[in-house]
Amino acid sequence: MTNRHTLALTHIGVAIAAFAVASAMGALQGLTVADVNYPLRGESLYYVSVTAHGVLMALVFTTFFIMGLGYVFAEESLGRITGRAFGWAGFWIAAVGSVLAAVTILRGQSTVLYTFYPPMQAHPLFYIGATLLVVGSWIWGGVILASYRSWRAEHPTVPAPLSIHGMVATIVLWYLATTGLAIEVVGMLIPWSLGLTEKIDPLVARTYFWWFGHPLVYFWLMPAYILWYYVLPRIAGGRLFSDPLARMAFILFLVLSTPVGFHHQFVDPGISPGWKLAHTVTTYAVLYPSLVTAFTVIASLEVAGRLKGADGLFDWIGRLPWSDPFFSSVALGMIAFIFGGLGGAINAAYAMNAMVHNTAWIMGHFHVTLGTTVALTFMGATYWLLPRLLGRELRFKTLAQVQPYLWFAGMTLFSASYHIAGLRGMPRRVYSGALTGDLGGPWHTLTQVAAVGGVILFLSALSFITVVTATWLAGKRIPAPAFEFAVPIVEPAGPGLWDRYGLWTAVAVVLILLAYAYPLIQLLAHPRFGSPAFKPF
Ligand code: HAS
Ligand code: CU1
Repeated sequence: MTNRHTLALTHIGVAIAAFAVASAMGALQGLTVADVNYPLRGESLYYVSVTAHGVLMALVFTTFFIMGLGYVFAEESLGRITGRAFGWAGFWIAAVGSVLAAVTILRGQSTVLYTFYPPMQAHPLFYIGATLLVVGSWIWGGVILASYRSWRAEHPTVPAPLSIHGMVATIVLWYLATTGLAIEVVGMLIPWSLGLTEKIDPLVARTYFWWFGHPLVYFWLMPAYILWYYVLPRIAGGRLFSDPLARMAFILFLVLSTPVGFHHQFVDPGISPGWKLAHTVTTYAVLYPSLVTAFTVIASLEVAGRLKGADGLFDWIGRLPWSDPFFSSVALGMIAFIFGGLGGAINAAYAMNAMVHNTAWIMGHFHVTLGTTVALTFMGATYWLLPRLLGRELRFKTLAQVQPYLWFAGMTLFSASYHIAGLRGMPRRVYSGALTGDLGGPWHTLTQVAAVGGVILFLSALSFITVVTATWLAGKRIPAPAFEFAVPIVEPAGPGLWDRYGLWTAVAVVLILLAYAYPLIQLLAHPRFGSPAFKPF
């Protein structure tokens, strides 16, 4: 059966399939790191599973889900998808690319982790597949922007719906970020993996990678924020506290997310300390839109609680719909983000970074941010979306209600342990389960606690997949519930400063040039010897 949401549903289906495979890979690693013995365990399985987990979760699950969400909003907020055929072409390009990359990983030919740092080398089809995934997402971005422009021509005097405002900012950010990635992959990695060039400069490649890699995290986060601002207050029974603050936050992400990449390269040689410090300062600036979001979303929830009769200082919290799986997913994701934000500020502090860089702390950090705040929001959103997109009732509702709490509990064990283990010196990206005695002692108990967390996370993932599959295939048919979005307390009068996308794109480009032009020229001017390729297996 096809309906007008088939395009969105197909993307979301692929996202969840990638999530399912990636979850199994995650469970394997948790056990490996904790030194639990199981059949087939060993270095090669560890590196295959860590790469597959990272690529499928961080790149495939997120990108497909975000594309699907974009189509839902185009359809529901703008009443159109302009260029649906292009949307399908983009889908197939991205899907074929993802399968190519995944196959080379699972065959053990591309165990380079999701950051694919050279001089570790993957199979050419890994890089080509990743490129196709990005090309598919570019087409998606073009379709959403075309839908927006067509709507804008008919509605010249009103600001874009907040969902579309957030999506437009996300897409422009994505184009600017993936420019760095394209230079790295097309200009360096693909020719090198095909044997057309013999050597590669890892430092230059890493610099292009992190031009992309930090805004990537906001490419994940901004769609989650759209759901927090535009859907959550409605589900909670309240109003959006402030429309202009929400619009400002998305624009600040667009301009501030990219000129910060050196905070991933504090220990890299060849980049001068002054530039690293400059990127520390811009990183602190990009904390601000998240702090604004914390304020606005919590204020919106307080409004919800008060509309339901709360009158004390904190009793509004108890009036929120904690048994609604969408609400609890987002709320738990927000609570996790308190720790994600604190950890991010520590990572970004130029000096303190030396303590945590390349340790398990970073795994702790991105499992609270990406693995909880974003992933839980997307899972919760799936429970909200499926009945509306499929016209089917959620199956196993109780399982859906429990699942977010299970995830939060599992991730708390997992992530807290990894944060502490990192402070005790546990390295990341290393087959560390094999380190025993004096080498592994300081963190062995912690990795076991984390493995228990990993098993709980796996059970939670299974619950999610069970609910989704059962709903999709056998949910009771119902008239699809309407999409209803949060209404701000004060409606915006007309498009304002934050709605000037051309202006803000120009500002973002200038900031990227300021942050990267000079350091890149310096790097390219160094005598460069390059490195031959290394294949872990
Ligand atoms: Fe990060 C490394 C800095 C946010 C993901 N980060 C990573 C890596 C990943 C990642 C994947 O500066 C590893 C990369 C690799 O493989 O090497 N990160 C930050 C900073 C922020 C930040 C400053 N990160 C994220 C987000 C991610 C993510 C979001 C994914 C989605 N990160 C770093 C740095 C490194 C790094 C360094 C490199 C480290 C190294 O050495 O390798 C900020 O954006 C954080 C802002 C967040 C806040 C919190 C706001 C709080 C909110 C919730 C409030 C809720 C309340 C309770 C109060 C300011 C919005 C609600 C109550 C209810 C009742 C509901
Ligand atoms: Cu970053």
